[in-house]
Amino acid sequence: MEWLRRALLPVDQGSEFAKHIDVMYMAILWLSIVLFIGLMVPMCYFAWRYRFKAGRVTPHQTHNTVLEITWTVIPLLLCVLLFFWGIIGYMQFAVGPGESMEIQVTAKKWLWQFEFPDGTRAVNELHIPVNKSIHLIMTSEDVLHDFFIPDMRVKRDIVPGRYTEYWFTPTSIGEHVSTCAEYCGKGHSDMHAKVFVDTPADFAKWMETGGDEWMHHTPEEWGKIQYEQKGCVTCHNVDGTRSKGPSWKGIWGKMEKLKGGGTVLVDEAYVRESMLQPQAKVVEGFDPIMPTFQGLLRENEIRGLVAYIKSLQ
Ligand code: HEC
Ligand SMILES: [Cu+2]
Repeated sequence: MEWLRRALLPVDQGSEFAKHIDVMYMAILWLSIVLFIGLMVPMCYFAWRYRFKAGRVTPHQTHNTVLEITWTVIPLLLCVLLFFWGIIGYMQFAVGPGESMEIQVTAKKWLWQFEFPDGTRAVNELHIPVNKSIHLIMTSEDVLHDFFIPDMRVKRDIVPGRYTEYWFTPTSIGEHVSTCAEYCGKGHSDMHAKVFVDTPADFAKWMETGGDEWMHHTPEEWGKIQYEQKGCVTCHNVDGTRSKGPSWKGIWGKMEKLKGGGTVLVDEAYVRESMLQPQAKVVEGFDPIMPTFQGLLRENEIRGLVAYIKSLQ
């Protein structure tokens, strides 16, 4: 019977809301399947049963009031039912519950930035406490994006110059993924974030310290993790090939040519400035498209990235 349950209702449900969406989605799907078969099978049968045959006499009945009212009223009632079912659910999540944790989400090519009420920020990494109502307030700095956590059935467009909102309650502790569901340019497929649903204690600890994972890595390893997690990987290669930004291989200690003339030594101060104020010195031959990471990288992460770039000789 397990296979039947799986077929009728998908299993990975990471939020309170997911159940309601799945029940309705599967109800519509199965209703469509049943109606489709219910129409197509008799249609094929009648087409065959009453096919042309020389000499066959067909009775002259063109009208059946009872039958016609039945096949008009039943589908009408089904449509009305689906409409109210849908709109009640829509209203439930469009107007959030009283008490929820507010998180500002900013999308930009090509990363996610999360900000908590106390000012704590993170990039491409969202920590949320389990069984607590979360209120996302989302906007974009450039083009249309769409915040999507598949297993929580969280999905909402993010529009530049406008705020969109979403409420959900995560119910399953552990790591989940989120991704961008609106094609937003070259780096679209790299635009994902990890969503960690924590116990209240783990969440409080993360808010306080940003986690202590960095202590268990060497600075270079930690930098490599940041390189992937913070989205540097979407624009920077480390093998000497050019991407949207310059490769990091062998840049340490080199004199970098700048746009508009002049050179600069690639050292600790320059690398740091490149992350926090990328427009201050733009590398020759590249566009100033790098977003600033001011306030988005913790000290240990900056140190890690510097060490990682240094190690790429
Ligand atoms: C959207 C693409 C993009 C992302 C994401 C990005 N960068 Fe950049 N980065 C660039 C471009 C383009 C340049 C060259 C132009 C300039 O200097 O602003 C650059 C330049 C740099 C430089 C100077 C390189 C040199 O050769 O002198 C450093 C260091 C750097 N980025 C670090 C980072 C780090 C660290 C991250 C992640 C935390 C990151 N970048 C994320 C696009 C990006
Ligand atoms: Cu996007």
